Amino acid sequence: MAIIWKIKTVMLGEAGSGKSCVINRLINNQYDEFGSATIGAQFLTKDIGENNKLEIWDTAGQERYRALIPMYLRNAQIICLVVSLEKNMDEIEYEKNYWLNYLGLHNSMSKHHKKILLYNKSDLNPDFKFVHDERFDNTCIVSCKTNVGIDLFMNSLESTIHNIKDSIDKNMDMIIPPIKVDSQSDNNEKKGMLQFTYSYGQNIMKCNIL
Ligand SMILES: Nc1nc2c(ncn2[C@@H]2O[C@H](COP(=O)(O)OP(=O)(O)OP(=O)(O)O)[C@@H](O)[C@H]2O)c(=O)[nH]1
Ligand SMILES: [Mg+2]
Repeated sequence: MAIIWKIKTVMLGEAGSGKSCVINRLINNQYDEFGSATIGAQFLTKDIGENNKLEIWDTAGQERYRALIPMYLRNAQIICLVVSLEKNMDEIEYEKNYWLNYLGLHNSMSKHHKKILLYNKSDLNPDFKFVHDERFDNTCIVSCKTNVGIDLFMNSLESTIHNIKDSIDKNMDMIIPPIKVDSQSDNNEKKGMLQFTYSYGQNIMKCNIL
């Protein structure tokens, strides 16, 4: 019996910072210089290892969609904040503070959520070096254009998933009981797959048993 962990992941950041490009690199290893702005949000998945599936919400950075974001943040386990290195350091600090404050105001993430900071567009600022910001669990410098750093981002996701599972284990005195069995959709029945939602404190993880 194989267990598939579903990890809810949310891409956050200003319009044009490169959230959709990062996801396009991660999933398809493609780069679209003329891609259009995200409307509302898009949903994608990425398998990591044999039994982890990232369920990714790529949110829209445009102000007019901001009211929707708390909905996507609900029970999120990984939050990736994307900032663009075409901005100057003051602007970047402002954005980081803005989004961290935003997350504080809409504090509906999982208890064990992790935050990854992505400095994107490193091709426009090749000498950039970061000082670790302890408000984030991990930091990566990437360029979707040149593909630099995307492999490190992938490694960072893997270790983040590991840490999330670890922190859940340490807080458990016994195996988390399934509190709710999602109705098995037609699709799942065809694959002989059961889906459970496990809950522990504020933490909710979905899990498929094949
Ligand atoms: N030079 C450079 N340009 C990039 C890079 N990544 C993205 N871009 C450019 O930035 C544009 C915006 O990227 P998107 O991924 O659409 O930005 P977004 O954050 O998803 O924007 P919204 O959907 O509006 O929130 C792209 O169309 C590219 O032209 C990069 O690594 N280097
Ligand atoms: Mg987008």
